[in-house]
Amino acid sequence: MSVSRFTSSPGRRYVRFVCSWVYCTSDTENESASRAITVSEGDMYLHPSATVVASGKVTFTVTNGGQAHHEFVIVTGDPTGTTGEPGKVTETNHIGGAEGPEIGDISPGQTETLTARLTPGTYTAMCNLPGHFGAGMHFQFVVQ
Ligand SMILES: [Cu+2]
Repeated sequence: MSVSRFTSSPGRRYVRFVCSWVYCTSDTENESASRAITVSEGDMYLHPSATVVASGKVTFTVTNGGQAHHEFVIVTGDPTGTTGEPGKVTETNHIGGAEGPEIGDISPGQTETLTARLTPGTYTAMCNLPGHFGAGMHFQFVVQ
């Protein structure tokens, strides 16, 4: 079956290949590109695959390799030294406001994703469960 489908329109397949990989690539990047960062988190760390991304729709794929539950929250700027709820830094600058996107809980061994449309600036990704930011569960990244 696959042989007959392939041989019925070899020309069209070739044109589609050229378009998607040569002529249309720049449009895709400018308007609907999804920037991806893979994050390993655990007890008590947060390690990103990249710390500079292009603005637009950025997808974070977060795997909890630790023994404890963790979360994944993004704020603008650097909340280091601020005070939020007991044991936490403030989430005043949470992306998208207080109800903006985040991953509220990642069980040990699980992978969750978060997609957010980000404008240029400096951001901090963190686990803000009590004591976890202070223990080292955060990193900064720049959106260009
Ligand atoms: Cu944590």
